[in-house]
Amino acid sequence: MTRRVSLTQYLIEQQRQHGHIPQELRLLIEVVARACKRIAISVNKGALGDVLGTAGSENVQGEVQKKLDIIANEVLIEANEWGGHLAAMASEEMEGIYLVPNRFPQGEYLLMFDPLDGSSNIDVNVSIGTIFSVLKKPEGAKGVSEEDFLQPGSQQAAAGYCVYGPQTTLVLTVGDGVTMFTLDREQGSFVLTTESVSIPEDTKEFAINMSNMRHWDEPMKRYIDECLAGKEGPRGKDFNMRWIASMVADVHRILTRGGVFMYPWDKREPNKAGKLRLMYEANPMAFLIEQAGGAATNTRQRIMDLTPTQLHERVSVVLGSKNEVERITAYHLDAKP
Ligand code: P6P
Repeated sequence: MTRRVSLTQYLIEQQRQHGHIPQELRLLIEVVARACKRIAISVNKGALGDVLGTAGSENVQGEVQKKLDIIANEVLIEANEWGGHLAAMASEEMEGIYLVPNRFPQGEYLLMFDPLDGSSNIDVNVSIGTIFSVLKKPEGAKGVSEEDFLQPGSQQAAAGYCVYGPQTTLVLTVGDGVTMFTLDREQGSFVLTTESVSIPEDTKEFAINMSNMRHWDEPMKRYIDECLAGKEGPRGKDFNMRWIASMVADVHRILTRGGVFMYPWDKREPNKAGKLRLMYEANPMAFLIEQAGGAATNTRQRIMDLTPTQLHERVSVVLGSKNEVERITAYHLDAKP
């Protein structure tokens, strides 16, 4: 029988052999993984656990909160606040940052998360997930403020997600490639199942919400029209389309078999750069995608080069197979400003 390597063993070996993961960061990742296991238990209960439906409140984004959004947020806060590895946290579900209470030791890391992304899929039993991003507190900063979080994605120390689907899978990068761990429910721990994840540079599969097509700007319409034209069109090949409406699930498919994911700006809300959030959705996913050999832009610039101006800032997202992302970005840069 193949002896599986646990997440703990993998992280300790990475720390010991490659020096890639300082002790505090290893502890942080293990605590986040434990919190994801707790969230998976609640998600998997569904109707049996009185966790479905809305919580009767709205989050800072003005979106209706699902019960599981709040449960997942609380699990992540409670799991991470006492360990001494964090200075503060930020979440899609909280307006401001969450300072580690004074009764606990303060650490050097900042943790951001979307506790349960894709929550519109919860009640219909479609895969959802937790997305997290880790930054270091700026050197010499006295205390912690929201400004300390406003660092470009290129400064991330780690990023990952846990997808709650047919399998519960933790996908992680600390800047040395992408690794996948599947939850072994019998032993109650994540075990290593895929190392050195690599995205094909080309693809025939795109992910976008086609119902918004009439609202996109011209370069995005051009790209999708060319995909739809198939073999007879300028691309000379047929394309397939997927849209799960759960970024974690769509990104997991792309990390597993390639593809390109797009959530572009559209004219329904012209003052919004896009729907997805930079700090705890686009940046962590961009880190993973680039570490797996893909690319991630906001249709004009590398996502991880963007300097955030606010915690819940939104951004257009194009990510996945490198050559498709480069083509889409080129169409936008070539178009009239
Ligand atoms: P739409 C989920 O609400 C989310 O933030 C992402 O996970 C997903 O990719 C997107 O929104 C889906 O948006 O407009 O297709 O429902």
